Amino acid sequence: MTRLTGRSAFLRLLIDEGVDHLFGNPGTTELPIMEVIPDFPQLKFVLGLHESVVVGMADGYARACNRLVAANVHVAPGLGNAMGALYNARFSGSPIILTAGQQEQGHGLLEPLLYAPLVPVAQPFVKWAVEVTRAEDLPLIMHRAAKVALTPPTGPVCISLPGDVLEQEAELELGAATRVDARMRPSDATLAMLARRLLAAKNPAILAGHELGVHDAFAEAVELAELLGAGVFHQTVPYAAQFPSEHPACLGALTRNQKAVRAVLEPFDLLVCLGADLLRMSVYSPVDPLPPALPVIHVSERDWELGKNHPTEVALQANVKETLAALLPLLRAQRNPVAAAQAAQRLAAFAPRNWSAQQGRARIAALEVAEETPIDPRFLMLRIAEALPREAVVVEEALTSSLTLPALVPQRDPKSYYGLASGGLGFAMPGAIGAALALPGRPITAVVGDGSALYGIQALWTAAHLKLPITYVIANNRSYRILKERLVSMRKSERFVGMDLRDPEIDFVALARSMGVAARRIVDPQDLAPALREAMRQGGPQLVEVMVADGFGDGR
Ligand SMILES: Cc1ncc(C[n+]2csc(CCOP(=O)(O)OP(=O)(O)O)c2C)c(N)n1
Ligand SMILES: [Mg+2]
Repeated sequence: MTRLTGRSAFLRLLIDEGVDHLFGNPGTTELPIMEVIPDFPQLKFVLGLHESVVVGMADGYARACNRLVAANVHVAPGLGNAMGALYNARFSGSPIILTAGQQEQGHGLLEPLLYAPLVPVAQPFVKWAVEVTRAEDLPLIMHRAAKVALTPPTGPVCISLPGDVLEQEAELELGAATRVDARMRPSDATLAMLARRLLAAKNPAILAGHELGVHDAFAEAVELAELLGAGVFHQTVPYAAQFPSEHPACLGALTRNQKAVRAVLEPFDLLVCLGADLLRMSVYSPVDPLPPALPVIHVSERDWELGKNHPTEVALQANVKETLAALLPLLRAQRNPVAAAQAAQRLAAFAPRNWSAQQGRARIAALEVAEETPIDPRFLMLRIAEALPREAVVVEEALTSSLTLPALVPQRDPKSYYGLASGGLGFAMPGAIGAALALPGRPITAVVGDGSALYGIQALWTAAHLKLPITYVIANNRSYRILKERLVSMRKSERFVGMDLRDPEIDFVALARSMGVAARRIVDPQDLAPALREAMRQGGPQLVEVMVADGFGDGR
C-alpha cells in the first residue's frame, strides 16, 4: 500500500501502463494534475492550443506507434471541442485514455460555470466512459481503461476526474497492468478449409486493409498474393499503409464510387478481405459496390466489421499476421504445379494496369499540366512525390488536391502513410505532430487543403514549440472545392454559398510565421521543386503554401 493523492496516483498509473506522452490543454480543474507533472519526468506533457488539436495529436501518436497514449482536456466545453477528433480516433481505433477534469462532486450540483456531466457526452465515441468517485478506485479504473483501449478492437476510453478525487489522499494498492494477448489465429480445421477454398479460386482478389500495416504483415500479404496470383487493392478509405504499392500484384486504390468499384471487382471470383473495411463508402448510391455473385472471405480482429453489410462466406475474427503466417505453409504445400503456373500467369497479366503502370500514367498526366498557373494540383502532387525522402511519412488531408497522391507516392512500409480515417476534418495538422513524436528520425510531410488546415491550425504552434521535422504543404485553392464539385455533380447547381475562402483571402504564410513556423508561398510551378526540397531538408517545421487552381476558373 502507498499513501498517495489522487493526482499523483493518476500520473503514476499512466506511467505504470506504459504511457510516455500526455497531450493536453489545461484549465482550473486540471491544475492539481499540472502541479504534479514535474514530479514525473518520464511523462512528456505536450500542450495543444485547442482540444481538437490535443486529441488529434494523441490520435496521430497512437496510430504511428500503436501504443497507449493519454490526452487531457478541460471539463465539458473542452470535451465538446474534442469530440470531432475523438470521432476520428474511434474510427482509426486509437488506444487513447482521454481524461477531463470535472468540478468537485457536490459542487457540480450547484451548477457552477463549466459544469455538465461528461460521461454521457463521451460515451457514443469511446469504448468505455466512467467518472471516478473515490481516489481508492483509481488503480482499478486506470488499469481497466488501459486494458479496454488496447484490446482489439482497440479504441479510445474516457475518464472524468472530479477535483475532490484528485485532491483526496488514500492508501492505494497500485496493482499492475494486464495485457490481453489477442493475436488469435483460426483453428487448424478452419485453416485447412481456408487453404482449399483459396486454391479453388480461379481469379481471386485481395482487399488489403490497414490492419496489415498496424500488425506489420506486408511480407505475409505479399506472399499470399504471389501464391494465389491475386490482384491486391488498397481499401476504399485509406487510414494507414496497407500493401506495398510497387509490388507487381498491387492494383492501386479502390475508389469511393459504388458503381466504379463494382465494375472493377466484377471479373473476380473471390474477394479476400485482409484486415480491411469491406468497401466503406462516403456518399449514398443505390448501387451496391460488391458484385452480388462475388463470395467474400474476411479476416479481421474487429468482429463488428465481419458480415456487417454483406453476407460473408468465411468470416474470421483473427489477427491478420498470425493467420497468414499459419496459412502460408499450407498453401505452399498444397499448391500444385498447374495452380502455380496459373498464378504466375495472372501476376504477369497485371503489368499493364498495376500500381506501377498507373503511376506512370499519373506522372504523364501531371507533366502535361506542369506549366499551368495557378498550379494544377496534379503537378503539385508529382513534385511532392519527387521531393519526398525515402523514409518520409506522409500525413494527408487535402481532398480534391491530393486525389492523385496515392497513385504517385508508393506505400513502402507500414508506417509510411496516414490519412483521414473518418471524413471529419482536422486530423492532419495535429496528427503530423503525433506522428513526428512517435517516429523520431523520420521526416513528416503533411499535405493539407486550405479548408482542412483551418480545423487545426493551432497545431503549427506546437510544431514550432517542439521544433518537429514536419513540412506542412498547404494546397490553397481558396475554397471548399470538393463541396463545389459535389454541388455541380449531385445537385446540378453552381450557386456556391459558403464555399469560398476569399474576401479576405487567408495568408497561410503570415499565419505560420505568427506561430513560429518558417513559411513561403509558391505561385510559379517552376519554384515548386526547389521550395519543397529545401523545406524537407530543414530540420524544423516548415510550411509551404501552394496557390493551386480552384477548379472553377479562379475567382468566379
Ligand atoms: C469537421 C468537418 N466539418 C466539415 C466537413 C465538410 N467538408 C468536407 S470537405 C470540406 C472542404 C475541405 O476543403 P479543403 O481542405 O480546402 O479541400 P478542397 O475541397 O478545397 O480540396 C468540408 C468543409 C467535414 N467533412 N468535417
Ligand atoms: Mg480548398
